[in-house]
Amino acid sequence: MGHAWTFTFADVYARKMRLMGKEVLFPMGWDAFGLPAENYAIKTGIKPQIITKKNIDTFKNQMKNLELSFDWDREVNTTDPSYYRWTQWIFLQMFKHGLAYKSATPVGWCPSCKIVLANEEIVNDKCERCGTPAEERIQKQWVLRITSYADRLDKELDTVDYSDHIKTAQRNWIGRKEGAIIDFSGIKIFTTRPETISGATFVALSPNHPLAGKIKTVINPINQKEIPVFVDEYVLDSVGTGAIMGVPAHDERDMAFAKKHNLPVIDVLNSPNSSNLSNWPNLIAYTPKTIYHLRDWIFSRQHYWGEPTPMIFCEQCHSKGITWWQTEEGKNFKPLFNPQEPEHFDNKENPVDLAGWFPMKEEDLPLTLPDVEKYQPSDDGTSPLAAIKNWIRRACPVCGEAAIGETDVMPNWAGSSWYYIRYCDPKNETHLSDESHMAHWLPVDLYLGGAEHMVLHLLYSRFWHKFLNDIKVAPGIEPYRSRRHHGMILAENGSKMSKSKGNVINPNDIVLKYGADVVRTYLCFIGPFDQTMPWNTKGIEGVRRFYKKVEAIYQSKNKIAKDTTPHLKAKLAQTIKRVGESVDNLKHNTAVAALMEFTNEWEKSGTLSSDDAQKFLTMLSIFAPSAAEALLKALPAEALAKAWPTATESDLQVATATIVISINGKPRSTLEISSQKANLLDKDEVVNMAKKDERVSHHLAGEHIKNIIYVPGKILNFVTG
Ligand code: ANZ
Ligand code: ZN
Repeated sequence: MGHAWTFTFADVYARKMRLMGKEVLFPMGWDAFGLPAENYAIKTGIKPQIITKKNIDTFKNQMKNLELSFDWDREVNTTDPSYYRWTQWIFLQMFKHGLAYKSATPVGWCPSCKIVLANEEIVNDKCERCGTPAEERIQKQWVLRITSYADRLDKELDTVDYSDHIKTAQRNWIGRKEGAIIDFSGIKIFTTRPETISGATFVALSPNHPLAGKIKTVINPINQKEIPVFVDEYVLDSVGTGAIMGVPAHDERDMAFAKKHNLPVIDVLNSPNSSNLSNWPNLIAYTPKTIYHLRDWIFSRQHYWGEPTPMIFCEQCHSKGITWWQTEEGKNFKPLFNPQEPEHFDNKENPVDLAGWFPMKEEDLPLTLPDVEKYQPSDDGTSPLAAIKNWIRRACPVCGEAAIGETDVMPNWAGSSWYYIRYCDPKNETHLSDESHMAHWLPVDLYLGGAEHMVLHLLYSRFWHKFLNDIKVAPGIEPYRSRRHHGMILAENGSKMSKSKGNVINPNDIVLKYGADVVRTYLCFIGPFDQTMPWNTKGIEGVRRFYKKVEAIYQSKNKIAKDTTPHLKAKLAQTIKRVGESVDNLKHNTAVAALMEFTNEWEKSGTLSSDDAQKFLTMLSIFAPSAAEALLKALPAEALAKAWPTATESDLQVATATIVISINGKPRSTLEISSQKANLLDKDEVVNMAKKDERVSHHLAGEHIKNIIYVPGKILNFVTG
């Protein structure tokens, strides 16, 4: 139901854009590699290829039932070799440009299942499958140097229109901190607050710091005071230099530590000497330094159901120390980054060694997954592919000797990092996408995604895009011009819908019961796109009644006439404005409310011309395509113009005249009438309209009307007594 909701929201938006005459690319695809399919294959013995196909058919069927107007000609599937051929191609470019390196990194390990655990398989520090506490292991893996783009990934957020919390989530994950490195008697500390240095009363090192336990005191360079050195776990290994200056007066963690160890607290910000705080750069030596929370991206998975990594390892070339950049082909290649020295690489014990690792020839892609019988990763921590001997056996592209293919596959983030590029030109067989198509469509104008896409998926695809732009493959520095993220639909009692709770609502069942129009409209009406709201059966019944009412109006003989009554003319103009603005701002719920209000007015009194009745249906059609089309038949054929209606300024202006209705001089209500019409209306007509007003009729009930004064178009006053 969550997917039904968000896709319906997007569909309504896309339909409106089409009616406005825009060229719309509204695609759908399947990002289908990953663990769920693989785990299911292990459990049932059914090939992931078959499971995936079956699931796609089911989803597609649900989407068609909901009348989602995707451009099915552009459908992509990340598990299709014609697609992952280009995912592999991008990986090769990254390798050649020095952005992919192989490095020993810690991975999760389940000692009971004897398999490497991806981060997403470790839940509360335990193996997701069997619950055994996960251990750590060092394993050589492919790593992508996303840190080389950290600065741009942060700064260039200024160029896009994302909701604030998406930008904040990106910035927090990147974790850019500007500061300084300052030397305390040979210990280099990192601080973001160098101006507080005269308040530094101690230094602390992380337990893994090479000088931990070796130095007891150091000199504070700003005042030459001797201060103690501690080793404590609150200083993290992987942040800055793994050493800090402790300023208890201005840092909570330092304060807690100082209290425990009885260390002096010197307030430097509020003391009489604080005026020379800004002078610190002239008094000590320091190195400006920017650090990031972002780490390089571990890109290997010891699994089956992923893109095979198109790399070959040759033992002979490795022992001779030959890297690809020393080969004939590699010598002529100008990498953007130095392959041997990743910029923010901090794994000193395991330097990068790419000797013997060679990219497959691009013309040999795709490197397809072999058919296997067993999907279980092997108990030595290698991927199931390692057991397929004739698949891993390759010839070294450099020396021709026997070599082996990489058996780790890519993470499921790989294919989803660039699908928006493929949507521009999904069937291209010679390029990932043709330049002219990309220039035409990119960047993506609007991306609607869930909170789960807000951090990693977004960051990864922005990284890939920037790289593809750097190597002149894709246009622009950012893939998405604007992004909004959606909330969630809960079960009727406010709990999360989940299979185990048995409270899942299947869109197909609901569509069968109510029809796609009612379900779509209800999904839009349930609330704003970015909120989390419970499903409400009463609400959907209300929408059903609304359509009954609309149907009755169109079928009655007296609601569509030659002319539109002026108050409806004005109301329609307002409705057009409100529906348009609401949908543009993804406030579909207020758009539906406006259509309902209009329907109520129309039902109460007045007629619409068939042209105006058609305009109303056009607005309705983005929510309820079938109903709108069926009701069009009630109109004469010439009323078939299919374009999004516009409210003319004069129609809207007409709407603004207000007649104040008073009783004995006390304003009780107002009548909104077209100003032109207000001048034409005679007193009796205005009195009749006023008497229909609930508040007015309430105050007049049982009263004797002595006199009625009317100032045309302005005031109507009842005098009683
Ligand atoms: C002195 C200081 C004074 C700091 C002050 C903060 C406030 P934030 O604050 O989140 O931007 N730091 C540096 N390296 C660290 C490590 N390896 N482990 C734990 N903490 C570390 O983070 C920057 C601050 O975190 C740095 O600035 C440092 O403490 C601490 F009034 O230095 B500060
Ligand atoms: Zn070789």
